[in-house]
Amino acid sequence: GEESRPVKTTPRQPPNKDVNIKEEKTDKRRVRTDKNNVNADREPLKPAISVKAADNSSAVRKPGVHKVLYLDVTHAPRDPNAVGQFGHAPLLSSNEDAEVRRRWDEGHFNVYLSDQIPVDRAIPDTRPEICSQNVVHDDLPSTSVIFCFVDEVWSTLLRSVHSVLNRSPPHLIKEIILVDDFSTRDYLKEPLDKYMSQFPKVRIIRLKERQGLIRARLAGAAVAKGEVLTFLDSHIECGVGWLEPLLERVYLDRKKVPCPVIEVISDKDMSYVLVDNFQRGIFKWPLVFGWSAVPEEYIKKTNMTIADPIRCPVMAGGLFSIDKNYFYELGTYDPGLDVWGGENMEISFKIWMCGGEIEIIPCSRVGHIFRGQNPYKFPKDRQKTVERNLARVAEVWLDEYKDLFYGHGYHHLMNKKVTDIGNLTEQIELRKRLKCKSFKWYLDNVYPEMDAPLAKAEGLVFNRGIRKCLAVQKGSLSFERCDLSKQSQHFNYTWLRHVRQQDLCVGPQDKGSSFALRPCDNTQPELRWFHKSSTPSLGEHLISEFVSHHMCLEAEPQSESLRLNPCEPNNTFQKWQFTHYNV
Ligand code: LR7
Ligand code: MN
Repeated sequence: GEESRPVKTTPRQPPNKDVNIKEEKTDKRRVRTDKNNVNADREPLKPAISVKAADNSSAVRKPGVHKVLYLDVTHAPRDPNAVGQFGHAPLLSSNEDAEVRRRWDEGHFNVYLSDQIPVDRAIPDTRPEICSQNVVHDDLPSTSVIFCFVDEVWSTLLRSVHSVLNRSPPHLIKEIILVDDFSTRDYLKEPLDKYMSQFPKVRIIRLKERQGLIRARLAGAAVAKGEVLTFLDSHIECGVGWLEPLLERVYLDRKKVPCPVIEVISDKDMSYVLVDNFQRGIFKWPLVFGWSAVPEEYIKKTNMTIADPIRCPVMAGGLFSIDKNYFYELGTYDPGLDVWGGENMEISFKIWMCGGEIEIIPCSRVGHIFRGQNPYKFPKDRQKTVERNLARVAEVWLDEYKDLFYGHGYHHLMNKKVTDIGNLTEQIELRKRLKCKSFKWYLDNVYPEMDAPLAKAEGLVFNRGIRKCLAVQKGSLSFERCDLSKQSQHFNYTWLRHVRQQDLCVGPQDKGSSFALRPCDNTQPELRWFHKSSTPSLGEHLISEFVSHHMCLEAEPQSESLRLNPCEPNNTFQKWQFTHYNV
């Protein structure tokens, strides 16, 4: 069935913790079990970055490059005994449970604990050993760091900003732009202005109405002065040396879009948890983001090491750097995307199909609080918002593969009367203007492991009762002796549940008294058939979605014609079998 597609996604949270929170997303992050042994895989490896020091002892330095700076003013923290220091999980006494629960919904994580942890706490340096030996160019571009937020928790927002200020070379930070997406909480108004006024590089932009994270990021980008834009979520902690390896990639090629490794800050105890190596961002149908290990074969073939950039079919969405001019050349995000969701798919397809690359840079590590639920309200229904965004992405970028998207439970989105996905003219124009490649090219070249058959079943359509195959003769349907070489006998059973030959679909005629080929049309329910492939060897019913009471397509042996009859489990004239089942 379509639910069990062979795509591995991995847990994004420590699986051993069990606070009862509803999981809404499937993008689980696989965390490492050797949590206390961060050096376990630190064998010396070749530098990930293609510019190398002239000599391994680094006594001799090439002009123009330097080792990644170990900048961390929290390395020797002010208060080594503070709660949560070094990313450790503090022990809470059981009488604090009620307080933890009481404040949980403020951010859908342990807000009570977060508020006790220093805003500039130290976290472990989790980079592979080689990263500190890597060299980067002296003249890296500067970046504007953009955080957008709506009703973010005070302590996590501050910790995010402090981690950037404390762990980035100052000359590379042009500014930090905080985009307030119309938050309602008072502490995010004057108190935030006042607090941030001590940092000349921090600017705050206030949106006049709720725009959602996509347009909020665009508002930040519009005023950014740095050469590179670096987007971050507002509940993160940047690790030592996080920035230079990202900027180095952009420096080497402005069409590279690097992302840090996203590590886990536990929503339960705020501890810093490592994640598996060699993880990349992928999607499965219907455009669901997930994490997956780079195929073993690929690692071997390319001699890939734990510090090498990892090509990513899609990015998680929240944390990446991009050359500002390139971002605008790509047409930024589709501004018609609302609130949350889908923009990571959009930007990913756009980048790859229009000439760029997405990479995860293992030498850049940023922790993120993964939450079970969005802690803010959606102006409209959450589900409807996200699926509308995804439909926009599918319509613009997926070509013929959009049927796979719709066919995985999003059938209703095709009915324009039910769902208004808005105007897409500009997005489609943009894709043409940029001369972007096809989605098929993307699947073949960027994500070949993805299983994306265009039909659920295909080939000849054999009827078990009359032991003949469905055929088109002079534009009408009939039966013939099965013959694979005859194109007139070839049909597809599509994701939209059509029995299809080229542009024509099998459907009823004259109120169901006979059957004919009609132009395929997604809005017409009488062209849709249910057909399961669990036991293809026995053949399965073709059940009309159009007529109620389970009506099955049946071959009439005398006239060798088609008709609809109530389904009968053992009636072989109602059993149909395609040559190939793809799912
Ligand atoms: O209406 C909104 N306005 C906002 O400003 C909604 C959200 N936001 C802010 C919010 O305060 C936060 O700072 O936008 C940021 C991201 O929102 P989250 O933290 O609720 O998103 P998430 O971490 O659950 O989801 C991931 O997918 C999103 C899809 O739209 C975005 O791309 C997020 O940036 C992205 N987060 C990450 O990639 C971090 C790793 C998570 C994973 C996988
Ligand atoms: Mn987030």
